[in-house]
Amino acid sequence: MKIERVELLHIAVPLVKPFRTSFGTQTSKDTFLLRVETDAAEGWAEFGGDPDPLYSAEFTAGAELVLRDFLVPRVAAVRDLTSAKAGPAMAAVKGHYMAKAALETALLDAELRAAGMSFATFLGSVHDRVPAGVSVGIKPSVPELLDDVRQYLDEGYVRIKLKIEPGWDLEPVRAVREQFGDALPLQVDANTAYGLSDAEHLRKLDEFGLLLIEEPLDEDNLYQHAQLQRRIATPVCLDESIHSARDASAAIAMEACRVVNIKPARVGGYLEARRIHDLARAAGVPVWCGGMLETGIGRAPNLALAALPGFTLPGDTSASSRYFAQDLTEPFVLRDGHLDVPQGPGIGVDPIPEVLRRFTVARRAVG
Ligand code: OSB
Ligand code: MG
Repeated sequence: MKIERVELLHIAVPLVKPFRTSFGTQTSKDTFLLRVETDAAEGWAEFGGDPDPLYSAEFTAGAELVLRDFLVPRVAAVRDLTSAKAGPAMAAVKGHYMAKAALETALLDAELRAAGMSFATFLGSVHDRVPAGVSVGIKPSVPELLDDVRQYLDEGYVRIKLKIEPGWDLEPVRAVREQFGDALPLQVDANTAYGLSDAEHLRKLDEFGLLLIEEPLDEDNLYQHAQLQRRIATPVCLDESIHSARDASAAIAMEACRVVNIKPARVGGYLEARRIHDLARAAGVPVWCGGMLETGIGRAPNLALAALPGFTLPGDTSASSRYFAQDLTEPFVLRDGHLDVPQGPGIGVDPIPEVLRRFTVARRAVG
C-alpha cells in the first residue's frame, strides 16, 4: 500500500445534551476525521481526543501537529506499507497514542476495504451484536439524574455508568439503587477525581454492589490504585492509566485493577487494543470497550472490537441517538439493548457526504 494523501477534516457535531464529567462539560463533539487515500483504497478514522487536554494529555491541535510533522512523514516513507508496519514506524515518537491510533486505523480501514474484509472478521469478533451500556453525566440534581437513567433504561440499555466526583458520589449511587433496584448492572467513573486519602470514603460505595469503579486516582499512579484496591471491595477498573499492553500487564500483575476499559484510541489503535484483550483474557481479567463520544466513524470499529470473546462486560458503545440528533453515518440503533456489529468491508460505514459537509469546520491536507 502507498499513501497518496492524508487529510484532516475538523468537525463539530452538537450533542443532544451537555455531558458533564469530573473534568469538564462537553456540548459538542469537536475533533477531526483522518482520511487517507492510498493506491489500494480510501480509509477513515476518528481522532479520539478533544480540543482541551483534560481527559488526556492529547488534544486536537497538538495531534494535528504531531501527525503533520512526525507521524505521517514516517509512515508515508515505509516501503510496501501495511497497517501493521505503521506502529513500528511511529514508535520512535513518544506518546501521542490517539494521534497514532487515528493514522493506523485509517490505514487498516483502507487495507481491509481493499481486501473486502470487515474489522469484525479481521479482529476476531465472535458476536454479531453487542450489549450496550450508557455513561450518564453529572447532573445538577438527583431527580434530573433519575429522569435520565429512567429514560435510558426504558430505551433498553443494559448497564448504567454514573460519572462521579467528590460531592457527587454516594448520594446519586444510593438514589439510583433505591429507584431501580439491586439487580441493575451499575458502575461509576471518577476520571481521576480522587486521592488515596479518599479511600475510606470510596469504601462506602462497597455496599452498593457496583460492577466497578473506573479510574478513581491519578492516571500515572498504578501503585496507589493497587493500594486503593486492597482497601475497597468494589473492583477497580483502569481507563486513563492504560496506554499499552505493557501497562495492562503491569497493572494486572500488581493488582492495580481487576477490570480493564479498552479504548483503542487511548492505546494507540486496534492492534494494541487486541493485544490488551488477549493478555487480559489469558489472565482472567474482564475487559469492556470504552468510548469518547465518537461519531459513527469511531463507533463502528469499536463495536467490532467489543464483539471479541474477552469483552464480557457491556461497554459505553451506545446508540447514535444517545449522543447526536444527526450522526455522521447511518445511525447505530439500539435494538433489544444491543447494537449490531458492522459487517461491511473495513469499518463498514461511510460518512454521509451532505451531513459531513454540514459539520466540517476546516479541512487540511497533512504530510
Ligand atoms: O472516561 O470513559 C470516559 C467520554 C469522554 C471522555 C472520557 C470518558 C467518556 C465516557 C463516555 O464515559 C463514553 C461514551 O459514551 O462514548
Ligand atoms: Mg472512563
